Amino acid sequence: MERYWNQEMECASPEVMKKLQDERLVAQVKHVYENVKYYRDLMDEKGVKPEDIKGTEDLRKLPFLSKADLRDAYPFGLLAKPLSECVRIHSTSGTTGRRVVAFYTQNDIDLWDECCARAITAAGGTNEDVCQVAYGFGLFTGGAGLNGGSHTVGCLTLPMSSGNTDRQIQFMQDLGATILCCTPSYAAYIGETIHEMGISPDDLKLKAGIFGAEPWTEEMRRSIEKSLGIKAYDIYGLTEISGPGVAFECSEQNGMHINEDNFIAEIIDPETGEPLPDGEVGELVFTSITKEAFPLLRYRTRDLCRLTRGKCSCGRTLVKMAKPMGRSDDMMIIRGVNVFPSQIETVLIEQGYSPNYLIEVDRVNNSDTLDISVEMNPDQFSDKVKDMQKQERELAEAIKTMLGINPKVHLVSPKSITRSEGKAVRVIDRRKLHD
Ligand code: DLL
Repeated sequence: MERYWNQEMECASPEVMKKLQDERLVAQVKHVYENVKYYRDLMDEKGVKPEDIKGTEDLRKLPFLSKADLRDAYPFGLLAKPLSECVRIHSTSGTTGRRVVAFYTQNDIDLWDECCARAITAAGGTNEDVCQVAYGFGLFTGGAGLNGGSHTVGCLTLPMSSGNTDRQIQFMQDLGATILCCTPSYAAYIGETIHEMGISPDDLKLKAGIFGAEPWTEEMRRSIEKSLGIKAYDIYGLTEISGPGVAFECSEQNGMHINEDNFIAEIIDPETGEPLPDGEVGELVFTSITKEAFPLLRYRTRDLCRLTRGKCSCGRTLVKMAKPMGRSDDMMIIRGVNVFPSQIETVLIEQGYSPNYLIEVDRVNNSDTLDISVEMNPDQFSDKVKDMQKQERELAEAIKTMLGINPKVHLVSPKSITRSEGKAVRVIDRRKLHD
């Protein structure tokens, strides 16, 4: 049995990691300044020269980049290598405005594969595993990233892509998949389908899942672990910074280790841009210090979370990020109260409902409305209207206790909410559509 393990990087002392980050940052700033006019102009505007950056303590002197900059610079404006040295692009789904396109050299791909390989190892993967990659393949980074990581670990890789759930389950059984990689919402769907087909988790060889690309709660984790009979690990990343594997969970299942030898993480106050100390919740900002083709300095992710440092029980010293419970732009302000979809999900699963729900927000007569449709499990269904109304009232009450505002809850029949094979759409905010 072979285990892919970069102990030197993953378990480096804080001093060794800081020195490495300092060296890589200095070289990266120089590379970007010399090769990316867009960023050079931003630095000149701020009056910062590459010589001013001597180590990570100088990071705060650098200007931020945001999604708006990436759109402005589309498609080639942030490219730092000649196209002849680039071998691949990936792109975000881009529902609004221009897409973001990220470029990779072969070296960028190799480093990205390593990041994903670390995630698979941390979930217990070795060359003896069969890794089923059910993230989408194509422009989305999920499939390509985990596929590359799985090769690096030496797993037998099943490059399934997402969808075609019956075939997923067939291959899972026939080829004895031991690790499943997909979005948590798709994992929940696969779990549900397996039960409907009368297959028990004991009939499968699955032992671990590597789930990410969207926010998911601890309650959702427990529900998936139970339905698939596995341990479920979180994985985080974003196209702009490479893709999955920017951070990954280990056996402790309590926060994700950031691959700090490649990405420097900061937490800032989203309002003021001021860096915040470890432990405080704020916006996550990344500086990629090894990327060649598309190196972003101080990229504002809009994801809200906090960082914690210290040696983990798994032996890794890499800084940990807490589960991001949504992006700053996922937060809804309903009747003046800040609401994250994850808060609603927590209550639903705690109260024994399925993770299949849809949140609809609207504005009627100048007042915000919050409607939550929640699927019942077959055993929760009653043909007595009074019973159903009572259940709806109780659930609405539990949500009100969590949020402080009163929702309208609609219990809907099993299977009536569309299942997701990729990133789930859980919120429709009609107020935005009217604006
Ligand atoms: O979702 C990359 C990825 C693929 C990560 C597969 C993990 C697994 P994008 O499509 O560019 O890239 O979306 C990035 O998704 O800024 C977060 O808001 C969200 N996100 C990603 N992973 C997590 C996670 C991929 N584990 C955006 N928890 C990010 C919560 C996540 N949110």
